[in-house]
This record gives sequence, structure tokens and C-alpha cells, in this order.
Amino acid sequence: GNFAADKKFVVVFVLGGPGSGKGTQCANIVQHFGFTHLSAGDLLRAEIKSGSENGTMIQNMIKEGKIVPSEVTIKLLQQAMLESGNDKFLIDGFPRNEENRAAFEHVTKIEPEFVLFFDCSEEEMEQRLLSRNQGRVDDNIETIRKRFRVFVESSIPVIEYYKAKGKVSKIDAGKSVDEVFEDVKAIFSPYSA
Ligand code: B4P
Repeated sequence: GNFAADKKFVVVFVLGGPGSGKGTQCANIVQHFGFTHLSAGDLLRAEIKSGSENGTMIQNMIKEGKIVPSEVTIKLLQQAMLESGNDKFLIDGFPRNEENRAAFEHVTKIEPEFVLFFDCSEEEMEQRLLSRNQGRVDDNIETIRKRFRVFVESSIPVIEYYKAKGKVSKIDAGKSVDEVFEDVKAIFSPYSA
């Protein structure tokens, strides 16, 4: 069976550096536009909590700011998509590198409608993450700096790939939550529920 064969899934990838506000804005988009929000980070953290055999490996990779192997993340995303019963998805924080991207397209046969890219300075992102203070193992200055490096080296190429296909909508994410959502709304208006 082909995962997406009998259903037309609408997928939007939401990308941006750590702390650029992806999770915050996805919550707004869900309320206004009826998408289901799938956060790769939240799915991985739930997998750690569940005590699965992969949990320790995932925990260590997140603590190091490294990218979890594609097959793990893709399996969690597919499960969540099927369980949701919805057909419109925001996939937040994935794909984080070219290998993630190619594997997702190969396994699911899904191409994103477009990519929402939250553009934000590292100074601003660092401040937000350090004040988030929810006890996440990856919100300390050392891991944050590693995550910035991984974002620039691994995730920017994914954004460039989709930019070359004319699929990237870039948002200035350095503004206030409300101002950013005004720009987001304009982009999602064709998808009104
Ligand atoms: P990211 O996907 O980088 O997301 P995040 O750090 O949670 O930031 P986000 O952009 O969602 O910002 P948020 O709205 O929370 O990280 C997810 C983590 O998951 C990774 O670091 C890693 O640990 C893990 N992960 C995911 N996929 C992985 C993979 N494949 N392999 C390994 N690990 C993986 O906003 C941040 C803060 O700023 C909040 O406190 C918020 O209130 C505030 N904020 C938001 N917008 C604001 C605004 N406009 N102005 C002021 N403050 C704002």
C-alpha cells in the first residue's frame, strides 16, 4: 500500500530556526484554518516519555542538538496523520535536512503544498528560548548554539531546495506574535475551512 494513494493530503512544512515561533503560530493556524498540527519535536518527546526502545537514543540526540534518523520521525508523523482523521497538516520542525526531505517524499509520496519559513535573527531566537524555561533538555545555551549550527548547515538547504521550486513563503518572525500572525493569515487565506 501507498500511504497517500487513496487520500489527498494537504501538507504544509513549517520551518525556521529554534525559537522562531513555529509552535506558537501553528496553534493559531489550527484555530483559524482547521489544520492538524504535527510537531516533530513534540512527537519525539512523546516517544521518549512512552518508554519505547528508541527513547534513549532520541533523548540523547535531542540533548546534543542532533537530527534524529529519518525513519523514526517519519514513522511517528505517518501514525499521527492517520490517527488524526484530518487531511490538512502543518508539519512543524521537519524536514530538518535534505535526507529527511527526500525520505519523507519517497516514503509518503507527498509533496508539500508550500513551505512556511519563519525568518528570525539568532539573537532574538536565543532570547526567546532562554526565557521559555519549561525544563526542556535542549533549551540551554550550549544546546541552543548547536541547534543554530545544525539549522544553518542542514535545514537552510531544505529551504533553498523548495525556494528553487517556488514553494517558500517567508515570514518576518522577529515581530510580535500578533503581527506575525497577520502575515501568516494572509498566506493561509486560500485554505479557509
Ligand atoms: P524546534 O523545531 O526548533 O522548535 P522550538 O525550539 O520549539 O521553537 P519554535 O519555533 O516552535 O518556537 P516557539 O513557538 O516554541 O525545536 C523542536 C525541538 O524538537 C528541537 O530542538 C529538538 O529538540 C526536537 N526535534 C524536532 N525534530 C527533531 C529531529 N528530527 N531530530 C532531533 N530533534 C528534533 O517559541 C519559542 C518561544 O518564543 C516561546 O516561549 C514563545 O512563547 C516565544 N515566542 C514565540 N513567538 C514570539 C514572538 N513573535 N515574539 C516573542 N516571543 C515569541
